[in-house]
Amino acid sequence: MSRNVKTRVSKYISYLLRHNPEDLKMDNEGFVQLDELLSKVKTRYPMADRKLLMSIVHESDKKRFQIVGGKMRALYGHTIDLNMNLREDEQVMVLYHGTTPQAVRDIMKTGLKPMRRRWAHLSPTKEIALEVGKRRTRTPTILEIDVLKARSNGIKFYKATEKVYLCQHVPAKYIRMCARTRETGQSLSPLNHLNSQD
Ligand code: HQG
Repeated sequence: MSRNVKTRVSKYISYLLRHNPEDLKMDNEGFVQLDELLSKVKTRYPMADRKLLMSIVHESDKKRFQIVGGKMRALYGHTIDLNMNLREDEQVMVLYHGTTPQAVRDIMKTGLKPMRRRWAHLSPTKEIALEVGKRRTRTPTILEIDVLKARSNGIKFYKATEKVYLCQHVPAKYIRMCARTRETGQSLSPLNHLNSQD
């Protein structure tokens, strides 16, 4: 199967599991029956089979999906309101968010918000944040979140995957912006080189 078809099937599954399950029965943790999902996918992509679904789940770099006992769900990215039973993360001390320079102006005023999704999405490294930001602009701005301080003031963070953390709202006082460089539009400098916006 071509990479292109695999990507299109993956995007369709993301659409169903994150935004609109249509006639699929979804439980309140976001799971649907794998067999029902496969039948649904086959109506649009008749060549899809269980092996393809498995490779989308297990071989994709981002680990967007999870399979548990014959059921499958998206691990992040939802717009539909679910109770995912996420366990609060108590380990991580710093997280990052890559976005456009335009969005940064608002984020530094009103904080990081979920916007159209259920959660705001954060990255464990600056490199991952850069990749996330590059979906929207060639010159992303990387924001650094002081999770330790935010958590000590009652803000909860959740680990969805090795590459994605979630939060309901990060107030601007916990967010710092990295200085720009001419080459990338953004340096990957450590915390003590950042411009505090607090
Ligand atoms: C911005 C992809 C104005 C925020 C990625 C972002 C990620 C604000 C956009 C995952 C704001 C929302 C999620 C505020 C946040 N004012 N703009 N107060 N607060 N924003 O797509 O983090 O490939 O919902 O900066 O890799 O870009 O689909 O979030 O630019 O992991 O698996 O509002 O989606 O994963 O955009 O991306 P998104 P995101 P997949």
